[in-house]
Amino acid sequence: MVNMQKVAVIGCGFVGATSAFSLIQTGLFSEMVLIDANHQKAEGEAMDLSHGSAYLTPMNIYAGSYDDIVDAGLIVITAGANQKPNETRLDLVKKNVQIFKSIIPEIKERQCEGILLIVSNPVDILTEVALKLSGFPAHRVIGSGTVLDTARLKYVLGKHLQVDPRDVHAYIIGEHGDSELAVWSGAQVAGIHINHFCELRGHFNHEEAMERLAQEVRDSAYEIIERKGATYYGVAVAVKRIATAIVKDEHAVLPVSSLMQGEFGLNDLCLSIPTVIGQKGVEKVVDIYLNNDENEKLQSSAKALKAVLDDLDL
Ligand code: 6V0
Repeated sequence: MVNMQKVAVIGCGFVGATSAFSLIQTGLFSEMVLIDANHQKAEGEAMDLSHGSAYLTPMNIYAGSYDDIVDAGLIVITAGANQKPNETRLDLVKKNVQIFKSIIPEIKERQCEGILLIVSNPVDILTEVALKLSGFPAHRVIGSGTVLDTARLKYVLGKHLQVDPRDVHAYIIGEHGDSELAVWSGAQVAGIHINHFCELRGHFNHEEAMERLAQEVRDSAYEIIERKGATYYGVAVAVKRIATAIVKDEHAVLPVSSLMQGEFGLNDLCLSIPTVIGQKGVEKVVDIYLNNDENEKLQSSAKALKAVLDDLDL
């Protein structure tokens, strides 16, 4: 039996600890297990978070072992090396696949029935690795994908157009990384196509703005890492958003990474497309409209991921 009020966070570094912090603020969980290769770090984080929870929802937060996560409804994996300045997400692949080879079998062995939410990078590759090594059905293995990049796009567009980012409907899809793309053809505010809305706000140079804003989103992680060494608040909020959609069975549409099974002609790889998610995990990858240019970019993004996957020894 899975307990949807129980969440496990594996990896308690910057991303794991901030994700745990954002998750305790949802009020959705009564139990949180923290696991890290450095058990003392997990213990310290559990103590610190527990003290905060006294002013939130009472929760049992503790540093545990894999035996403690068997009934967790949601297992968030943030373990692994992060990008250093000038490293791409794909550069992390060898180190983090090795780490996943030590984590995922522990989960498989215990026949956990919860949903795996992969956050470690390169997230699309590691979602596929987790899927293969766990033997879980595809709907139960989700990567945070471009949920963060989409938040960044909504934010920069909101600023550009001087509207609430929540009212901007636009997606980044494909790889969570350098080959990602913005779906401008479907981007809109209040049902008005983005180019038209730009004009209402006095912006007419669409090509230049689209290029510049997409690049700002793509380069965000590099810019942050150059300044503070790691990124974690944005992704922690993305984790909270995905976790809420799952636990509350929201049927929310979020661009998570999941296994492609014929969508856009793609198979046997994970990448992000707007997807309906709820308590069973992935419900439906949405067959969104893409123009020719966007479709070509999506195919190249998939190709870049496939090249990395083909090189892995799983
Ligand atoms: P960090 O602060 O170095 O933390 C990593 C943690 O993982 C450390 O506490 C390690 O002890 C722990 N760890 C390592 N091996 C294991 C293991 N076998 N079992 C359990 N724990 C282990 O890194 P940070 O937290 O900054 O980043 C973690 C991962 O998240 C990296 O791969 C980042 O690239 C990735 N990010 C993903 C984002 C996304 O949008 N998906 C965004 C930002 C970072």
